[in-house]
Amino acid sequence: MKNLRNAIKNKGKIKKITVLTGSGISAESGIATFRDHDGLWETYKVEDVATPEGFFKNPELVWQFYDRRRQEIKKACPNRGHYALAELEEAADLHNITFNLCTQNIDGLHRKAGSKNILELHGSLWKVICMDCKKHSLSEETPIKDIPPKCSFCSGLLRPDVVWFGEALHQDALEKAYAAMECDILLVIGTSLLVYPVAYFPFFALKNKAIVAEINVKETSCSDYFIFVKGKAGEILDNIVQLIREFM
Ligand code: BJW
Ligand code: ZN
Repeated sequence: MKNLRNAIKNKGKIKKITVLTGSGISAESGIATFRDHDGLWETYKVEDVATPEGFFKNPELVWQFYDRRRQEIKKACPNRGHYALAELEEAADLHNITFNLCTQNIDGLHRKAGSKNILELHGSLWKVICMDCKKHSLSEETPIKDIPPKCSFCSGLLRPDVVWFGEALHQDALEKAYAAMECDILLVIGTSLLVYPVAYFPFFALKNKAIVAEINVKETSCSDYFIFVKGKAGEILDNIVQLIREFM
């Protein structure tokens, strides 16, 4: 934390803050991460439930996976970490500081906590796309009665509006995310940084001379490049937000 304070102090006036989150920020809301012990990839095979090929082969299985997650997440509440980031955005707005929250999470908990300027890089658990007519729509039915669900316009098969392995992130989101990495300070919270292209983002920010602070319960393979702050997001983000606010 001392390193972070010194880095911010040396930076001078902060004009642009960006946050990048992963599943670790929702862990304290009781939502499983992917690659930790007891993570989702211990129970499910990635290729079965998080690839277009898996969905093509067995849409029922994929929908059961997402329906189960929707049921858990519907019951979940944002934790102190989510709220601290919403407070940071509010403070940034008051000081005319640009604030962007880029998340890999599809759970919607940042919005529930009050964050506004959110880029959902891997899509949303609460949106679907029709495989036939390609219409995008919101979907809140939980649990889903008929699996796999069908399109109310054309009866085509619906898929979750999320980004699976082998699929491109939405161009618009990608461009906005790269632009957001041109910032004064980037907080990278609760992500293993093992999934691309998101794993490149903090390095892009470093190249742009941003202070990159990584907040995680354990070091990642990238930690040596950043200012590493060890701890649970829900326990330490309040202090980090407080620290940044001192320099607004
Ligand atoms: C805490 C905590 C607490 C716990 N507090 N911390 C370049 C190199 C190599 C490979 C590739 C490459 N470019 C592309 C690839 C292939 C592939 C990829 O990255 N593979 C790697 C696995 C090697 N990438 C893709 O396929 C991507 N698409 C793409 O690049 O397209 C190119 C293309 C262009 C044109 C045409 C076609 C294609 C897409 C990736 C999509 C990932 N999708 C998923 C599923 C989304 C929907 C869903 O949620 O179901 O996204 S996979 C999964 O991983 C999910 C997550 O968002 C993502 C990241 O996981 P995350 O959040 O980091 O979770 P964990 O579990 O890994 O980490 C949790 C962390 O929290 C840990 O560090 C803990 O310590 C920490 N933690 N508790 C703080 N309380
Ligand atoms: Zn349709």
